[in-house]
Amino acid sequence: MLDAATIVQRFLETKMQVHPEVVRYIAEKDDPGLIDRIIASVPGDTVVVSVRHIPGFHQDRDGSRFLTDPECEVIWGAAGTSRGTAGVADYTTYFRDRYQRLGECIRARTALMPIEALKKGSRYRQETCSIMGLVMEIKTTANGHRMVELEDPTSTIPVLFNKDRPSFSEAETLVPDEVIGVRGSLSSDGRLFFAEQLFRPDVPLTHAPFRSERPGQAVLISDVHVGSDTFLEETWNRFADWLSDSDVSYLLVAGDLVDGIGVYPNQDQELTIKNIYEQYEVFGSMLRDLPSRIKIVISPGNHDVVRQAEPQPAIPPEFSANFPKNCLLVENPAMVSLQGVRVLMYHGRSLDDYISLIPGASYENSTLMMAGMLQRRHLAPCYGKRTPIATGKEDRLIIDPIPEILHTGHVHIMGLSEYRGVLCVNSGTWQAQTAFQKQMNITPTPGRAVLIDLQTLGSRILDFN
Ligand code: D5M
Ligand code: FE
Ligand code: ZN
Repeated sequence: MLDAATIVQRFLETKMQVHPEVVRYIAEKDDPGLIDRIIASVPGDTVVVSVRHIPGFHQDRDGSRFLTDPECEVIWGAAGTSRGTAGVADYTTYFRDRYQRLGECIRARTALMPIEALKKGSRYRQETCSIMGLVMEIKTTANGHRMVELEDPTSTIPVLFNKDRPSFSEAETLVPDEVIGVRGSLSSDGRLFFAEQLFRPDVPLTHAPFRSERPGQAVLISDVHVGSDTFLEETWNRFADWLSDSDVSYLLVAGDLVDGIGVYPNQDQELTIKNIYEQYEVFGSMLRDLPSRIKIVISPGNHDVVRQAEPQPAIPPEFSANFPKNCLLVENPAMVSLQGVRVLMYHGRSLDDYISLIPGASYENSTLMMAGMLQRRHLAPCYGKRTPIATGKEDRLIIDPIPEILHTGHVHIMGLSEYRGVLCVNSGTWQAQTAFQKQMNITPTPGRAVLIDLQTLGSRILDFN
């Protein structure tokens, strides 16, 4: 039995106070791992841990409390937590939030100067120092150097990455609106900053992924595209049969559940189900055919019925009424914990942006772009490109905390690799090549799922073709 003093002490070690009700709850549960799970899920600036920080802890309207499935918790991105698209004022607060939060990761590694103070104080000229800001504009100079306009809350300054310096290769992968730190020196006229070193928020080299203490298996899929004439029903049925005989406890679906209506011109000619309600009904019946012991976590994608701006809300009850009870509907993106193993689910629309911005990127190699997301600690940094972003008070596309697994889809091509201890999974599709993809030269890899062992974080690709 855990006593109150031990519990309080554990929280104090992390510099947080804890509400007596939380102490009582943990003592009652007598689950030593619960403290770590709570600590892992509270936001970094928390002073007092209250009952609302207990994962899966809900308060009913009548005040009685219940715990949902304690092994599958939504860390953020629960249904109903995204806000509407905001006005101009929120656009400023949105980017301020991004600068502040991603800045913390960079600040930890180097002492920073505000850009305005640097420009005004002549004593800093030609001395090495560091600045940090949002990348506003990226240009290549006549001599092939890279010139970047960097903005912090005080001012902006052009930063030059010399093509003959070591930091140049990193500068080639800069994308608009990402937050970076730069070490270098100011020109003698004070108008230009010469870059020597580039810092990204990144995953710390010391990052040690969590592994579940008890056995557990999860399967990751995406892009089912129910209703499309290229949806592979027989392949899906083989997958469903395999799931029934398996020990799998969790199924994660990262968007494009159905093909939708009017997503692209003349789509109706490629639909077998032309009614959006019916598409979700069929998807729901496919989930009902799976074993009810499997917890199914579902987030939307760009073919789904919700708004396109990210974060996308969860599939509303109107369309999910017939989904089985073992379904958990979350937003896109969402961070879920499976027995303490954190999975960041993101459909992956921004891969369409990254592909044109990062040298060497391709749909066949989407995990390279996913590593790029982790380096920037951001799922979709570029504002105003193909990925529509809902600018709220907070930047909901920041990667925090660092997950054990980053799960995307959208490109319809299976990808699996690791970046600094984070497993990157692009889970492919259940749709054969469409006419559009043929035209775009995209060769999908349908009918595959990724199986994860939560104890070892080992992964395996299952092929149902
Ligand atoms: O995306 C299916 C595939 O098609 C994926 O590889 C991205 C690609 N795609 C989607 N939309 C576009 C546009 N507008 N241009 C180029 N490539 C695209 P899905 O979301 O399932 O339609
Ligand atoms: Fe898709
Ligand atoms: Zn998609």
